[in-house]
Amino acid sequence: PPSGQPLKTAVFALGCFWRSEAVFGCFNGVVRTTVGYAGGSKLNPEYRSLGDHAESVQVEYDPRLINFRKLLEVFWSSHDSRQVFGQGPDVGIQYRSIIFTNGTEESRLAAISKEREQTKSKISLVTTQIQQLGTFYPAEPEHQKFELKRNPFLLQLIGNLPEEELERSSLAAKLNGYAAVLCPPTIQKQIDAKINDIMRKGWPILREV
Ligand code: MHO
Repeated sequence: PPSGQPLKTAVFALGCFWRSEAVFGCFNGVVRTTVGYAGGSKLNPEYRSLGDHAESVQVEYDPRLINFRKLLEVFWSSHDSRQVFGQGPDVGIQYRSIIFTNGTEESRLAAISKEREQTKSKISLVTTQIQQLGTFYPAEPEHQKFELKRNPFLLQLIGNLPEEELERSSLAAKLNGYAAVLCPPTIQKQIDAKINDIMRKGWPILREV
C-alpha cells in the first residue's frame, strides 16, 4: 500500500501453520503473512521444541481493504474449531484453535463470532480460545510460504525471489494459498486466468495477481 497507510496485524492459530498461512494469504488486503509460535509461555520456541505455544499465522492487512470481521469469517470457515488437539494427522496442543486479540473491540468481535459458531454446532463444544496477544515468535525460514516453496513452477514465475523478499511479498502470500488450493474457488480461478495470460504472452514473470 502507499506509504503512510498503517497496516494492522492479526494472529490466529488453527492447526498446522503451513495451511493457516495459505488460507489467509489468498485475500485482497492481506499484505503479508508470517508463520510462527504464539499463545504459550516458553521463551524462544522452535519447531521441534515449541513448548506450550500453538502454530500460528500473523496476518498483516490493509484495513481499507479487509477487516478483522472478515478475517474472523475466514478463520471459522477454515478449520474444525471443535477439535481440541487439531485435526487429521496433526494432533497435540500445538494445533489448538486460538483467536489472538489486540484491544477490547477485537475481543468483543471474537467473542460474538465464537457464540455464533457455538450456536451452529449444536452438540459439540467449540474449543477455540480467545487470548490477548503476547509475543509472536516467527518460525524458521523453511516453514514460511511452505506451500509455495513446494511449487518450483510458481517460484520461477515470480522470479525466484530471495528468502527475505519471499517472506515480505503479498504476491507470494497469495500464491502460497493458490499453490495449496486453499483459496476460495473464485480467487483460484482468477489466479489461473492470470497465469494462463502470462504464459500465453511468453513474458514469464508474474508481478501481481
Ligand atoms: N503432518 C504435518 C505437520 C506439519 S505442520 C507444520 C507434516 O507433514 O509434518 O505441523
